[in-house]
Amino acid sequence: MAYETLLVSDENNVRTLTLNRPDDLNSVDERVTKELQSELKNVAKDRGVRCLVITGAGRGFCAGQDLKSVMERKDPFDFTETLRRRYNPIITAMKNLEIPIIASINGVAAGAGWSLALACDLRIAAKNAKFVGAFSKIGLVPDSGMTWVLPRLVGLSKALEIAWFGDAISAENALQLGLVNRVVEPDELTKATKEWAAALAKAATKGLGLTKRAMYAAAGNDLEAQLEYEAQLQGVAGKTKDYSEGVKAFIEKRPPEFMGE
Ligand code: T3D
Repeated sequence: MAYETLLVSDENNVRTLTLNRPDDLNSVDERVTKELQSELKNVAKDRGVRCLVITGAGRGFCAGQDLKSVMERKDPFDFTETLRRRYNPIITAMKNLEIPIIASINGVAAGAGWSLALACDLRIAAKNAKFVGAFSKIGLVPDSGMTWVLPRLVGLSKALEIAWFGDAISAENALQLGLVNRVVEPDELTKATKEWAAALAKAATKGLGLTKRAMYAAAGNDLEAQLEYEAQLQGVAGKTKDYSEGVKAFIEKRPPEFMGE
C-alpha cells in the first residue's frame, strides 16, 4: 500500500518504515499518525514480518507533532482527544506487536518523535543524532508514553531533569544514560541496523515475542505474579516448532533454522 508520509520496504523478513517528511524533520501530522496506525495493523497481521525497523528520511528521525499544522487548529482544541485518537494507539500497537522493533535513529528525535523511539524495543543511534524533550519548551506534558519509559530507563529524578530542562542530549550521552543501546558512525547506521534486524528476524520469533510480553508485563507485576506469568508463557513457547528445532539443532551440533513458528 502506498502512503503519503511513510515509505515501507521489506527485506529478509524485516519490514522498514521510513518516516518521509524530511523538510520538516519528519514531524507528525494527521496523515503520519493515520498511516503509522494502518501500517502497524498490517505488520501485526503479516507473519512474514519478523522484525520491524523505524527510521527517518533526511537529517531527522522525527521532530514530534507538526507545529506548523497546529497554527491551523481552531480553539478550543481538544488535546486529550488528539492523543487518544492519534498517538496512543500507535504506542499501544507497538507494545502489543510480538516482534522486535528497532529504532534506527538517524538524526534529531524531539517531542513525540523521541517518544516514538522510546516505544521501540531497541535503539541504535547515529553519532550525530540528538534527543530533545521539547514538551517543556512549549508548555506541554511529555506524552506518547515518554513518562512511562523514561523513568524506567534512567530513574525518576533524571527523567524529571530531562523533561523539565528539555536540553538536547547527544547520542553519546544517551548511550551512557541507557537511552539507546548502541551508537554508531552515521554512515554505519544502516549496516548496523540491518545486522541486528537480520539476526532478530532469523531468531525464534514466537519466543522473542513472548519475552517482550514478559518484560513489559514485569513493570506492573510483583515477583510472584511475574513467576506465574513466565510459567504460563513458557507453556506456550515450549510448544512451538522453533523450540523443537532449537533443541534438535543443539543435539545435532548445527545452527538452528527457526521458522518463527
Ligand atoms: O499538539 C498535539 O497534538 C499534542 C501532541 C504533542 C506531541 C509533541 O510532539 S509536542 C512537541 C513538538 N515538537 C517540538 O516542539 C520540536 C520542535 N522542533 C525543534 O525544536 C527543532 O526543530 C529541533 C530541535 C527538532 C531541530 O532543530 P534544528 O535546528 O536541527 O532544525 P530546525 O531548523 O529547527 O528545523 C528544520 C525544519 O524543520 C524547519 O523548517 P523550515 O523553517 O526550514 O521550513 C522547522 O520549522 C521544521 N520543523 C522542526 N520541527 C518541526 C518542524 N516543523 C513542524 N513541526 C515540528 N515539530
